[in-house]
Formats: sequence, structure tokens, C-alpha cells
Amino acid sequence: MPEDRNIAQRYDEDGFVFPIDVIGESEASDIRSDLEAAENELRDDPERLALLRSYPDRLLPSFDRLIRHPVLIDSAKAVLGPDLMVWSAALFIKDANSPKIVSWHQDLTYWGLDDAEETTCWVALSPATAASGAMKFVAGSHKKRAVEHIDTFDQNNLLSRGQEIAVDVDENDAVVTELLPGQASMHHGHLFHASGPNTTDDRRIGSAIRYIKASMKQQDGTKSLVAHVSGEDRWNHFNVAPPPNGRLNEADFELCRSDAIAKRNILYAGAGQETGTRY
Ligand SMILES: O=C(O)CCC(=O)C(=O)O
Repeated sequence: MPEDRNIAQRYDEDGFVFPIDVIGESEASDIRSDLEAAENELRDDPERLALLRSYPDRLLPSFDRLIRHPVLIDSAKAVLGPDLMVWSAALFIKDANSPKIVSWHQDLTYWGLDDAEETTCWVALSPATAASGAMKFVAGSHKKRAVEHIDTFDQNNLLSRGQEIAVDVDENDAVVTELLPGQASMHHGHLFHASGPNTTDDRRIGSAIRYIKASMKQQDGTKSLVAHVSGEDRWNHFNVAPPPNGRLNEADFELCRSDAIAKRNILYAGAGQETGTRY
């Protein structure tokens, strides 16, 4: 049956929209190659490699261009309005034949933001399939608003605290969001979602671009590093990053390093340990 709801209606009712055609497969492949060349350059430098995977948009001009892509901005604007920041564009990478998973969770749980005016555009840079560990969404679950989570710190969980929703989620309710390289899904910060292991021989790579309304703020007053990608910033709640000074530029690494410390304090507040296992 043809889909006759517009993007905002689908998002409002289901809490997600996919697939969104953002860039072609060859452009996605170019961005992936740029990323993998950078990963290779930093292979003996775990600290900078982790920063690259958390802040690809601040350290690689190709990702800075991606977060500003008109298709993504228009999609985010349809649900959040015109004034937009990117709070993070961190990579979720599952290597070939990797047991890494993401437990059922809601995104906004530990980000310390004062509201829920956030949406994630998850852009695939390699095939996201059921076999490679594509995300699964429960339609309408965003309407439950914030639910309780427990921390597991499971070593195979890509989330910072291995956090998971404290109530059972019925896998039969899940929609698998298969994406071609260059396509995106968009999901609400309260949507129940998860993903399984990668059983294929290729890496599964996605950039989770977190668009927020510029009027949001961190509850503890931290001015997180953001990119201002649309409309106005009349609020001055964030530290607006300049475009990258270049590729893997040292001044940009320093900016990311200080933001990573501030974000770690927020993400692990009250957790009693800081052993995120993503990178
Ligand atoms: O990449 C994944 O499998 C999970 C990503 C995720 O949970 C998110 O983007 O919010």
C-alpha cells in the first residue's frame, strides 16, 4: 500500500521514518573510504581513534558536509522546526562477524538535556541489514515518554552504560530498519530501539546524527560542543564549533577532547564507573 502520510505525520504516529534517500551509494562509499583511511592513519593512537569515531563531523570535512546535507536538514526541520544544532554525529561501528549489540533503550536517558526536542538521523555508510545488525524500532513506543533503564555495562553492548529498558520489549513488535549505504532512518529520542550482532563479512557503519532544537540546553549548564546547521541561535546555550580546520587537525582534536571530558561527566553521572565499551 503506498504511504500517504507525510514525514511529520509518520514520525508523530510511529516515532520513526525510513528509508530516507540522502546520498547515492558511491558518495557513501567515498565518505566510508575517507573514514577508513583516517582510522588507518590513527591505528596506533587509540585516544585519537576514539575521538574520531565520536566526533567524525568535527575531524573530517566529509562528515561536516554530511550533517549539513539539505535532505537531512529538511527531515529534521519537519519534526523540530528551523533552528537546529547537531549535538553528536558519533559512529556506531560493528566490525565483520562481531558480537556487538545495542540493547533496547531510549536515547535521551543519560544525555542531560532539558527537553525531548531531539531526533536522530542514522546514516548508513555500509549495508544495514537484519544480518549485519540493523536497528529495530517499536512503532509508537516514543509515546510512553521516558521509561526506567538499568545499567548492565555488558562488554558486548555499544551503549555507554550498557543501559537497557527495565520492562520487557516484545521482539515481535519490532520493525527492522534495513538501509542501503547513503540512506537514513530518523527516530525520536524516546523511541524503543535496539540492534543485534553483525553476522556478515563486512563492517556495519552508521553515523547517528543527533539534531536538537537550538533552544535546548544541558541541565547542568555545560555548554556542549555542537555544530549550528540551520536557522538561528538566539539562546547561546551551546559552544558552537567552527567548521573543521582541516582533516584530522590538531586544534580540532583539542576541542573534541575537552568536550569528551564534559560529556563523559554527564553520561556517567551517578553510574559509579566509566567503562563504556564502544571503542
Ligand atoms: O547503531 C546501532 O545499532 C544503534 C544506534 C542507536 O542506538 C542510535 O542511533 O540511537
